[in-house]
Amino acid sequence: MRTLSDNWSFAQAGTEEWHAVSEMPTTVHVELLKLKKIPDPFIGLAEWDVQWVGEAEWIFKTSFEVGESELAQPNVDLVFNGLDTYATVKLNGETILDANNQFTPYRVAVKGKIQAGTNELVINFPSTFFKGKELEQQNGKFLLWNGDSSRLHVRKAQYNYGWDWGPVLMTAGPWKPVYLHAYSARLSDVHVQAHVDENLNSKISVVATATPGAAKVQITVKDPQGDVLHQAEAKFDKDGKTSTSFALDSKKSQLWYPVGYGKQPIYTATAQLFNANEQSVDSQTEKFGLRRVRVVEDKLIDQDGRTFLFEVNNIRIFCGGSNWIPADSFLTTVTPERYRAWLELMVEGNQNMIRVWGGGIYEADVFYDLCDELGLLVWQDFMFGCGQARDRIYPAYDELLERLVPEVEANVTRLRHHPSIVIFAGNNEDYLLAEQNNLELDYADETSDFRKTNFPARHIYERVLPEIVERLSDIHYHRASPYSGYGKVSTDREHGDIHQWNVWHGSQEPWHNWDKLSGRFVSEFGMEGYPDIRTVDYWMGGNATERYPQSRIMNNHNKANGFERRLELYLMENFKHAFDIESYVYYTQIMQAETLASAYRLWRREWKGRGREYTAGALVWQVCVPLHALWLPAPPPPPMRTHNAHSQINDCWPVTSWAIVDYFLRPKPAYFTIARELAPISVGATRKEVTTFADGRTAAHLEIATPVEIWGSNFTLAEVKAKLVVKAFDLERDDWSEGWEQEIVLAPNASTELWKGQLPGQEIRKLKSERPKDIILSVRIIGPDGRVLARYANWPEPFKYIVFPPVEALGLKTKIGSDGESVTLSTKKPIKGIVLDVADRSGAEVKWGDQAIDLVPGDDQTIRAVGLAGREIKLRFLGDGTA
Ligand code: BMA
Repeated sequence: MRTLSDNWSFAQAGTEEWHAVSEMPTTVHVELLKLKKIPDPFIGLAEWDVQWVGEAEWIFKTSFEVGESELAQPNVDLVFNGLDTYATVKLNGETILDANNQFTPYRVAVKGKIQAGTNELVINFPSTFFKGKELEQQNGKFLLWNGDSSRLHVRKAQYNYGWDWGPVLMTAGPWKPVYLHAYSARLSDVHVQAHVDENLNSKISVVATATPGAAKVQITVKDPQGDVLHQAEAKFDKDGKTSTSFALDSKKSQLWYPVGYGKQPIYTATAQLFNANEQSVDSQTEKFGLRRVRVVEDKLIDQDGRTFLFEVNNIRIFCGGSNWIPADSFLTTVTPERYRAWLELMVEGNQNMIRVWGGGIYEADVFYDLCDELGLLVWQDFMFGCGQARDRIYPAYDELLERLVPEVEANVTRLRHHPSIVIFAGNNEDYLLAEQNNLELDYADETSDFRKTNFPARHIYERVLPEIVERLSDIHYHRASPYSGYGKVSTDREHGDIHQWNVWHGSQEPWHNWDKLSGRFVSEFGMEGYPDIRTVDYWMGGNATERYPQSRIMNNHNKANGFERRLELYLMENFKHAFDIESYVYYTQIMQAETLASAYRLWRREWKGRGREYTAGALVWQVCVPLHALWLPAPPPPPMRTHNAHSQINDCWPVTSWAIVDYFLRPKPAYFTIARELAPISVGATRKEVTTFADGRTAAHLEIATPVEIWGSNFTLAEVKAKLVVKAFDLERDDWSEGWEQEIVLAPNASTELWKGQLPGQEIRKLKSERPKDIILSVRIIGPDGRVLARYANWPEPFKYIVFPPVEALGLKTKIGSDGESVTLSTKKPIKGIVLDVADRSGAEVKWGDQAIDLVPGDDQTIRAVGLAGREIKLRFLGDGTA
């Protein structure tokens, strides 16, 4: 098999302007950008100046030589790993393929059509946007959220049509490699099944399938150290199949664990194919892991409903992680290094699960290889997203199913051996939308022909997908995200997973209500925050006149419905804030950081031990927006962008969105506050004001108490003996502080309630006019060696009521470490929400170890600052005198 990566050129159909292709695989915008034929759509309003690209027809062509020896083989195939999306492929003038699905690899037999010497391959990509419009005309208009409704008929990454965080960029081209494969016989499939039973003994079987012409196969399984564990030679049966299997007892099984719970050993299985002359003609190696995964939906103790939790090797895992969207609008620019940077960032942020969301792509192999290596659990959606209909949801007509089945079979086959993938989900939010639109959705009905209802896609999610998943893999299938099961609607908080969008979308609840909004597994929730000011400046492209919040350019880089109102709603309810762009970046970031950290803190508290896993996971929307790793060089200055330098965890372009890391891989402060909440040991506290009236009649005679609750959370599998150190400070009284220390025991893999009582220093109030004191409660868990294992400061809220002391009175000190690569912060009065930056942004960027820091007297904090090189720093915090 050889890659056809040379001699490619492309042109717009109808023109004779051929341009050499700069790299293969590729897509049109990437090439036009490099040729400076289009402006960078990530800057200013230029997105709209490139819309014509998606409505034009493009031709890619190449020529390649074929030798007599290749031609002499009984089989010669052309293999297209990915064509985006509608494409007609001609070989030497003859049509050999009409492709119609971006997600499906195609293999075409061309023996007899290919010739010795020079061959010409021409691929026409008509506008997929127009194709979709035609399909929509023939098959009906379906209403939806996000993008153009014609997308529901097209098997192309749905986010290309624009999303509430992404631009409209309809890519086209050969987005995955093209190969020529001349062979006598080949392996058409190598399926490794690794079954681990409840006693953690393993049984491994390898099924190899070959095309006619193969004589025998040798299968070799190696352990993670590379030593041969099992070897077998076998002939094929009449269907071209053969299999071998063997067992490993629990002592010999090197189990794969999610990060934080053990190692990630990877086994390999190699099938080597021989012809009748004992010549090796093909070989294929699959990597796999040994792990037992269960999605546990058991009855709970003391609460209604059932768990929805992941158990790996008999350990129940609280899944704290992120949702993943494609890392770029231009997928071919996402290098393995960029994937690694994103995924390592997640692990560094104490996350252990990533959900590949249904409006993007089945990710590149390297993505899953990295998840296997890093121990990140993967929740994999099938590629359907937000097909909302007033009268119908995602179509399911015959021609669409014909396009769909090969896509699903190919991707399940490609992904099934990754130990990291623990669940397949049918779609993103389609049941939710069916419920909201009162479609024909009777959960008790499991037998009708759903294609006759106005929710025809139930046929896909309940028949087509589960049949393929079961036939081809051992991975758990879940009908959708969210989906409850047990006849319950998908907003049910006691079954299955939920998307909790009543903060930000929906009823726009205060984030303080997260505890009332919990679910058994929250697979989406989020809050917007601006990206780093450098990212903002990137999309401003040097335009100074519009460098203010909510300018036309600024707003083109926020695609969310009602974002001006919603950002301001949450700011206004909570912060006394300024409105210049630098301040707006700061305040929206702090707001996001507070919102998301509270969710993780409060939901992790609901992980209370076996039988009491009331909440078993929280995945933030969203981890990525394309961004540069902080430790990579700063992005090149506008106007021309070179994509290769970019890496991203999850925005697909520079934008204000829910991402916790921006397009250029610059973490927002929320990334760090989430990391603290997902650390192996964490500590939390709540305060609530409780008003009690003297009797049933009076409104004048009352008492306002301020009870506090403190708990600790432990993800480790051992009991932790430590010390809880509580200290209360009053912003107005330097000479007062009150607190105590207590010995504590944190139960293994659970949260433990530690203390409750009245907020120290705050008397019971008798009048609402009596201003409560601005008491800050610092809670820390200290290990036996004196190390701070966890810290949290509980502040009075809303923050806007706090009367902050003058900056000079704070006693805030910053001391740069002797190597110039760390900063120690100390203070005489509590300070909330410190964000650090270099004073002069023109130099190299710093990789900070923490952000959004709450500081109290007597608890100095040292922050890593890789790349600071001793330079001067600048701090923002609440009450820094700017608002
Ligand atoms: C969720 C997702 C996305 C969307 C996000 C923010 O429901 O599934 O479709 O981008 O909300 O609105």
